[in-house]
Amino acid sequence: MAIHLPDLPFSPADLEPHISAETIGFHYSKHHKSYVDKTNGAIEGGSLASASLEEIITAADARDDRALFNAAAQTWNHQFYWESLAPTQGNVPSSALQAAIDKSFGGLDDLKSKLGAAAKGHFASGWVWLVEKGGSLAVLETHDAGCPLTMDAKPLLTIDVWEHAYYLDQQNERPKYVEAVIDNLLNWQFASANFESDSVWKFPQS
Ligand code: MN3
Repeated sequence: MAIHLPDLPFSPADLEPHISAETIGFHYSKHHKSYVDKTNGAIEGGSLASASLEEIITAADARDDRALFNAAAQTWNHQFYWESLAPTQGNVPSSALQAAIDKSFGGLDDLKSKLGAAAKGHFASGWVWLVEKGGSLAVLETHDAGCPLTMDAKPLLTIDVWEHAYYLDQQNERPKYVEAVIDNLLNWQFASANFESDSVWKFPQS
């Protein structure tokens, strides 16, 4: 059972004008697909050939197989990112998530400014996450393929801050991309479902 590339949860043009269909097209069908292909190439015929993607990520991390970890974690991180983006305007955190945001950050605007500062300021490639850890919410940065699954944290939302996420649209101006995502595209319904679930979101298996 190989890992498969799931469908996008939206059409490539649905996030315009904030992220172009061209950016989504390359990001999904070139970058994301290549991580899936590299993961399958690395597990073929081995002990992880029929493992879930989550099992592959934790096993690769435990055996310090960085090539496999990078491919598998990037496969997982990207699907989580697609789910973190929504073209629907006006979606808001559930009352339970809103209460946790108020407790941990002071309010939704305070959380958004903290996420924005982390995403704009993150050095080089990586990811910025809203996570639940130890009973409270936090903004977490991971470098390269870093994934909260190996950090004892439950991810609620993520923003990809690798250059390929915005370079076609904004060139070097990452802040424009970060603001467009935070102000218009974050999927608070997805974050709320993750917050209210007893388990961590699972990558869809074929
Ligand atoms: Mn990416």
